[in-house]
Amino acid sequence: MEKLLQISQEVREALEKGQAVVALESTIITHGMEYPTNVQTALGVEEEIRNKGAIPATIIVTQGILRVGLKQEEIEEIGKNKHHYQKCSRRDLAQIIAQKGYGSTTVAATMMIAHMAGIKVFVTGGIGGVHRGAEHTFDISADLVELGQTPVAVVCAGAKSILDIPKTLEYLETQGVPVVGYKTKHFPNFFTPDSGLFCSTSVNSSQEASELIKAQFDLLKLKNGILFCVPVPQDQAADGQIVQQAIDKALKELDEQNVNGALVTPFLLKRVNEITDGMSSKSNVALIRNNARVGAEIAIQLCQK
Ligand code: PSU
Ligand code: MN
Repeated sequence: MEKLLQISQEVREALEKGQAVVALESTIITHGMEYPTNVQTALGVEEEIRNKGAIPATIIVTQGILRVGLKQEEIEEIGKNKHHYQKCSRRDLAQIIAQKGYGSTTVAATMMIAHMAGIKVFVTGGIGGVHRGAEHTFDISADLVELGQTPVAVVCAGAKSILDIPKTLEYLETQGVPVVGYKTKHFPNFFTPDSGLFCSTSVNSSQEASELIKAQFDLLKLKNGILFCVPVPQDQAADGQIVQQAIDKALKELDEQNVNGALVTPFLLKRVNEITDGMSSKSNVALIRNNARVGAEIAIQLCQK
């Protein structure tokens, strides 16, 4: 069998030297945003991580090979040809490897591959969660199950309110996942800093975050991940009411058009962006860059002896 995992030289050297590395997902590039915003965002996030002194490692599957760490030209090429990539979560990885296919990785699949590569911190925008109406559809993202079984710290801005946030938090509690507010006690709902619900705990610095990671992974040797939730900075928050109206409209369309399975999340993300006339996407970009700065700081702290 050909090599399954291909780690870029830069990322491999950083890991060998014990330097800070931050994993990044690719479904957000292929299914979460339109071109060229997707490329600008992906490159902007990598830049933020480098500016802090850590090494970014964007993860994707090409020709059935799990790739960790991409060149700028590769990210541009992926963003431009995003339709060639299949959205891959945990259940899809074996298939894409066997077929030597091209797949972008969700939070779940990125966590798996980051862990295989020895990367402990992963930055994204929003995680998948329990969908509204899950009591009928059973639609619960594999991201939540992955958080319950893979020891990676995921830094995000909470979950979008396309999801059922109370049920998402209940599910994370069942899975034993600490939901940690970064300098906040409130669980953020992506576009706005407060969903009205609370995190299970909070930290006030990257140093405190790294202590919590060490307690979970090194001392307790737990296999579950950790979710760090960074609220969108106040000046970059979207108008909550406008976003909420757009989400309600998108959810109604989802219902009418009978969309289901892996298509649900991409459908909702696309429609919310279209309905808000790109406003949600603009807020999206600023917020992910902010997550990247926090994630890089945590990864750097974690490398301090
Ligand atoms: N939420 C966002 N942006 C995204 C996603 C979710 O705000 O890009 C993507 C992530 O890759 C996430 C995936 O892991 O959608 C979840 O898909 P599903 O709900 O089908 O598990
Ligand atoms: Mn789903």
